[in-house]
Amino acid sequence: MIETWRWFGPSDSISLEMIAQAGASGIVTSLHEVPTGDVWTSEAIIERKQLINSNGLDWSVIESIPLHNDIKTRSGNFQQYIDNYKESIKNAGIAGVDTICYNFMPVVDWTRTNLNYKLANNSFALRFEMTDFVAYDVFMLKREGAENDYSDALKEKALGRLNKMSAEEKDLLEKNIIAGLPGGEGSYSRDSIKEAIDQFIQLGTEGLRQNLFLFLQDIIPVAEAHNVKMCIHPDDPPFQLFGLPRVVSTQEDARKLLAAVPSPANGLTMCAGSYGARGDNNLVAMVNEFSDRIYFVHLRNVIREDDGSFYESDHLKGDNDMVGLISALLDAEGKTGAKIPMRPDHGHLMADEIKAQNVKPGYSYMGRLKGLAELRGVIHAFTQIRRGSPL
Ligand code: DNO
Repeated sequence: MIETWRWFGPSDSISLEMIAQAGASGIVTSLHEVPTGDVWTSEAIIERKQLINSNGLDWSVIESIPLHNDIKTRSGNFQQYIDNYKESIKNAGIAGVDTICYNFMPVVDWTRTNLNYKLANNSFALRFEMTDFVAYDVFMLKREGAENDYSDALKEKALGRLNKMSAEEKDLLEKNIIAGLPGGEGSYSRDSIKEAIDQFIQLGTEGLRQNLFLFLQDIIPVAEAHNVKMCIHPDDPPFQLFGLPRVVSTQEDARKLLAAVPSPANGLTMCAGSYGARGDNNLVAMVNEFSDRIYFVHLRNVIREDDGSFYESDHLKGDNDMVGLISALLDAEGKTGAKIPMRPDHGHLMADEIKAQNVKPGYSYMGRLKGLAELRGVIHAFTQIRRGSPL
């Protein structure tokens, strides 16, 4: 596997040098400064690539070229945005950056309710707590029809929870849920999110899926022509939020998507933490089934609770069988002969960084450094065993 690291561009407080020191050889980044929907020029991509190369690193994966909501709803200027997207894919291919991650999550990108969930060892993790989410959806946002989406017991718990929150805690909960997380798309106010939700709810699951497939039919031939591999990131979390449709949450969703446009340019991002937030997604079975279409991997673990809540645990200690997953990924590499870029996805906030003000939630240096080192150990051990060399 290729060890990569997500870098948020020249303004990231974690420098390319620090990333090289962490032992990664690949960079995962985006032109975050380009507004969603605009064309990425080949000049801009090449310039960023040269910056990365001059630090001895490669630009392994673009994460992400975000999709304008008009593409997802197939309304407004969607055709223009699709044309722009094709141009960006072509330009990435010309610049020699050949793997593009994207997602088709409606309205909100990845979502958590608590960005400072204290663990027993006094480090901090990201958490999605269903009760808090319901409290926000039903009682703060007051989304129309939200009360029909949850059980009475859950709503009662949520109300109890809300009544104990201070005004600051409520503000923070709202900010965590709708203001957008690092690398995510879309930042909303209470009014604007309601409007966006309405637009998507009318589409329904099959409507949204259809829009995704139509988008893929349009762009995949361009990717194929320019030797670019597209890899869709799953929904995070992989279940309905705000009553919105979800189309990349399960093994069956992934199967349908690959079958809809059967081209090697149409692939997947195996985000272990996202797919793995559902107990019914068997990650090893998914890797075995989609072995030749997984072009990018996020290695992250979670501890799940019965009501859908989860928190991000240590990379090797959680409900996902990380060692089994890595073994399956190495098998996939053995079959295809291609190395898969992986990144330690998120890490805990720990040690000196707890005091720092500028650490992006989930994207601490030390937490990811620890995660990467642990994962590297597993990969190294398997690789040695498979070669038949002593450990
Ligand atoms: C969270 C990430 C997301 C993801 C994008 C993919 O940490 O996994 O930001 O990169 O949604 O398009």
